[in-house]
Amino acid sequence: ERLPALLCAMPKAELHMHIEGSLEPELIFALAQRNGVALPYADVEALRRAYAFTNLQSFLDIYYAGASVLLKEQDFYDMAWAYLERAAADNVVRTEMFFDPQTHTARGVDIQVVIEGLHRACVDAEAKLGVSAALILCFLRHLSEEEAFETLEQALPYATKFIGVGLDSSEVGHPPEKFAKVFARCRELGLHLVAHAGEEGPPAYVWSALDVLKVERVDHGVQSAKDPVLMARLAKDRIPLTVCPLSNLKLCVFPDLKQHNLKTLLDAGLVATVNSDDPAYFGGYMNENFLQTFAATGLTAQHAWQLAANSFEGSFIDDAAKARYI
Ligand code: ES4
Ligand code: ZN
Repeated sequence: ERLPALLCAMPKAELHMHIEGSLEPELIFALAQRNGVALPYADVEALRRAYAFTNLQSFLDIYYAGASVLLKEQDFYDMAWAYLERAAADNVVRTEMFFDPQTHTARGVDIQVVIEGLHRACVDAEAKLGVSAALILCFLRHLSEEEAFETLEQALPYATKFIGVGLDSSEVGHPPEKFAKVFARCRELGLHLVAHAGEEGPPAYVWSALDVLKVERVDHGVQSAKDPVLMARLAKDRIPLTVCPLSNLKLCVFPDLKQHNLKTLLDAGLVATVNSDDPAYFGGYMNENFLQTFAATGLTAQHAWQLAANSFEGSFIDDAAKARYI
């Protein structure tokens, strides 16, 4: 069978992953031990058994508990390095990694510790793995816009170490327009803009991510298929959707992978991509997402080529580098 080999071997960019979501249970327990942090799970197996999610919130509760073991710069480095080695093995040649500073500053960890540790791993990835890696700072949407502004303020001394901002965490009840002012400020600062929208939330949230926040990409966006006018807009403006099939499966956005709408999005001419989201929690890194999605939905080699091209088109690498990949 040649298609699985092609999916694994093809160079690709990952545009939607949360670095805190790459913490494997073994590393969570190792860091807990190293830092003297108590965990509400007896062992690795007990933690893994808790990974039975019914929706986004049921996942986020466990994801924030897992991140509580991260205290020192070396912890952030070790987490990112483990992911970057794993990404290289899947022939990811470019990755744009989300991080959630508020998850750490709320526990008294300085934002400098977070950014310096992650950034050092990105620099080493280029030199030692040949993987181009960049960081995108995400604001937690269940917190206030004022708290997002405070986080931006704390991050600005390190502004050369991240390329953009995003919006993540609990979607429903926290529409993009809640963050209109802070995204306008980030736009003035020349940062790239993305936001999670249309994961569980309605097409209206994708519209406001585009028209109020003025994002360049939409993270998830799968609910856009419910709105034909929105689909036409996404196609016309070539707005990438960073789709995460195994995430959608584990969080019950689709009842099974056969029902996933990735093929609908691609065949409508949208710049859809495949990504891992929180690979340690959702059962697979990049190639596992490609393999399982292609097996379930009958995508072809033509779709594989399109997805790889879309991943580079949607990335924030410069146009000369894009031309070399596409
Ligand atoms: C997330 Cl899957 C997902 N959705 C929203 N926010 C997140 N943070 C980490 N994973
Ligand atoms: Zn996500």
